Amino acid sequence: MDGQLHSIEKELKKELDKSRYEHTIGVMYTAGCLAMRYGYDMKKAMLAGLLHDCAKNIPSDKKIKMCKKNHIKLSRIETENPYLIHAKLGAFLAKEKYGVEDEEILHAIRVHTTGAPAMNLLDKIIFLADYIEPNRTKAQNLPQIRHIAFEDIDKAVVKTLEDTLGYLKDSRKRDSIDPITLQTYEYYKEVHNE
Ligand code: DGI
Ligand code: FE
Ligand code: FE
Repeated sequence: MDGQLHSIEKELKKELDKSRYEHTIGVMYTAGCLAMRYGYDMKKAMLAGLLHDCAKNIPSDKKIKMCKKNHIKLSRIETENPYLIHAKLGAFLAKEKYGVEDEEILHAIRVHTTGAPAMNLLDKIIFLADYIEPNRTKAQNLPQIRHIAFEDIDKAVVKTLEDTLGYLKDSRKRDSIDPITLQTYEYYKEVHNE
């Protein structure tokens, strides 16, 4: 295996709990598969997948402190729901701690939780790989979305957002929906219906 991926894997094993580490490896390989399907650089996709949740196991108060210290701006929604911060902070750590300079990889990590309107191919690969990787079991419609992901990437993005928003609206998280998640859904609904 690629030396850079291998050494980051070893570091992440220390930073993440067991199930998060297993999810991370699942996302790395699933991102590699989607890259094969859509003609993207496989190594870059795997590196982004490997690092996408690198900030996930940092306690909330520490995440907020680290953002303050490093001038990473947080929205109200992020401050109120600190688990959302791992995306932005993850992109920061991917660069500063794990030495990744590639802006495409850093961007894909930054937007992986909410998505973003007009995502590039790598953004969409990571957004979907995160949702469909084999260790995921809870989300509804997983078999269907797994299939669509390899058929029509934009359609899979719409379905994923539809289910995520449905889940958030039904749960106590209703008031915590990030406007970017909604904007992303609206954007891809249009793109897909064209
Ligand atoms: O870090 P992971 O668990 O692997 O995956 P993730 O970074 O996509 O986070 C998934 C969670 O984030 C899932 O419970 C849905 C939630 N989420 C996605 N968009 C929003 C959101 N939560 C809130 N509060 N607001 C959002 O807009
Ligand atoms: Fe995440
Ligand atoms: Fe994840």
